[in-house]
Amino acid sequence: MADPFYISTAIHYPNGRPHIGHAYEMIAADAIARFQRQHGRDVFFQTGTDEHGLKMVQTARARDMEPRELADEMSIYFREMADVLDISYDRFIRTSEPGHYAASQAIWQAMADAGDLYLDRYEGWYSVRDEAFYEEKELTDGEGGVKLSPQGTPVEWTAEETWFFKLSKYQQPLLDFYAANPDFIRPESRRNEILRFVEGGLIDLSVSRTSFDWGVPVPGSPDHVMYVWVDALTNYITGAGYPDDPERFAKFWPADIHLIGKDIVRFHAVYWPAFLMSANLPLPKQVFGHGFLLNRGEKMSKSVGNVVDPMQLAELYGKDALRYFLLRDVSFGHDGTFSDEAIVTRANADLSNSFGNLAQRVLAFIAKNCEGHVPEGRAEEADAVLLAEVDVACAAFRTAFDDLALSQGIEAWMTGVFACNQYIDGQAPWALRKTDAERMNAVLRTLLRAIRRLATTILPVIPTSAGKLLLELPSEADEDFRIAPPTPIFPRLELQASDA
Ligand code: ME8
Repeated sequence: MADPFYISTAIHYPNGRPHIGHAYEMIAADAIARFQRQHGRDVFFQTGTDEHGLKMVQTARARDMEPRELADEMSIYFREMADVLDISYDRFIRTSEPGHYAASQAIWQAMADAGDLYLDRYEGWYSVRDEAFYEEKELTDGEGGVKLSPQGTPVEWTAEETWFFKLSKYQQPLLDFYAANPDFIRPESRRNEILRFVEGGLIDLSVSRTSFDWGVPVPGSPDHVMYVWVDALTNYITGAGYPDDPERFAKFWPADIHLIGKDIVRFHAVYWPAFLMSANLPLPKQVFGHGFLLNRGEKMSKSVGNVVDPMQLAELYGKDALRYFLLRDVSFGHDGTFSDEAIVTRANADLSNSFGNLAQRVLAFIAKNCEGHVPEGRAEEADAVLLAEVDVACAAFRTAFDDLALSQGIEAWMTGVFACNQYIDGQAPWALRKTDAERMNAVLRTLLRAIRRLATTILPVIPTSAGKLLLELPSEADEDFRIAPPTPIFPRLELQASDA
């Protein structure tokens, strides 16, 4: 039985259309999921939309529609984007699904049974944009007397009767857990941030709302709906089969990686493990908080008008160029910046001019001069040296991907491409054609092997184009394969005018 591997993205708020930050997160999770599948893991990859909460209520109200209608309309765009970008999710979950209500009520009941929920009055600050409660000490003063959350979003004073979760009780258990599991929160900067926060003291968390009714009803308290983050976080176990499919749940839970952005690490690394401890359920193995994408170094926002539609970029430059750029140019775990120029420059340098050109030259030459087939030739040491270099590059890619060092992995892979290009220039098969056909054959076969290994390695990053290339290459055992004149797979990109 293959070893299970469960990876999730955050579930995204469908209060508007997806932006490039959403695309980035899905692409990174997809590359990891594909990589793990390729290495034999039984992968479950979940993404989806987070449909409850006040932000959805307010956005729907402003558009004169019901929250459910808004969710139905917008969720489709997220799924469509996932499909266009080749995101190989196994499940696209929507928190408005009945099965998710059942799971949320089951974990709620388990927390209640543990004695961790009590009714009281909440009075404090709430940010609708973050769907988060903040303590006074965390706030700063914004313009016009508005108070701002640590994320820079406005907060409003809220007072209502709510259920509370005894988060304070879990301060020490959480600190003990972090100490025993140093890889639970990554990268290091995020881990330190969370340690400081929890060491600073935890206060009990308001976990239900009575001022609106768009949410999962609290069991036994018909006037309350769950605080959106309670049900949102629960999506991860709903998807794994909780509570009705214990066999599946035992297989996939705990998750291997919750991949999320840096702004929501607190929910995943503090609240979520505390809820799970309370409900006596296993804790996820790792929470990875990736960085933010900046448009030409600037934070994206609707008011600045620099929010970029990832579908437009995929259309202009191709989904694989976009995927490659985002995974190669953004050091995973850090913020990264993008622009049309940067995408075009990277895709042309690595994919078109280096890897694509290498494959194109070799395949076109064989199709034209060797009738599509190369017999075994006279091997020399340089051939073994090249294949060893390529294997080292591919192994470095794998080691890096196993450790989520995605951009380093791709950088290592490129050293294999460079080695091939050096080899081809040194061996000059075009010249050998007239002088030493036997040696030419050995060189071409070596290149075919090397290109095949490189294409297989990079598949998780650029699945469509690497997949196409692999179809044009003979496998190492297939002697009957005839190489046809290649189709251009990595076209040279021209700069276009996107909104970026
Ligand atoms: O936070 N660059 O949803 P969301 C990179 N529903 N990533 C970005 C980004 C950017 N510019 N902007 C946002 C939510 N993200 C909750 C999650 S999970 C149980 C509930 C990331 O639609 C963000 O960090 O606001 C988050 O991981 C994801 O996109 C969804 O953000």
